Amino acid sequence: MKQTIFLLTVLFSSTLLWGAEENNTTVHPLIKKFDKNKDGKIFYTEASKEIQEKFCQYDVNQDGYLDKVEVKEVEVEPEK
Ligand SMILES: [Ca+2]
Ligand SMILES: [Ca+2]
Repeated sequence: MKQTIFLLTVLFSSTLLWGAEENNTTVHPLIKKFDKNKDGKIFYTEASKEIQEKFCQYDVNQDGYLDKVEVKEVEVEPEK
């Protein structure tokens, strides 16, 4: 019986954690500003001149997009 309760607790808390992860949809202000096709990433042509100048530096995995992780390194004010 105790084991059942333990398993249920584990299942329940992991569901809660997963749910929290799912709800974490905070969009980076720069993505909000530049992501014109709403794919959640900034393509080279979507970026401002200022970002394009250092695009290679920001695009760590060199896939041509700045994703939500890479965009954190961009040192450009969203409002300009
Ligand atoms: Ca985009
Ligand atoms: Ca990238």
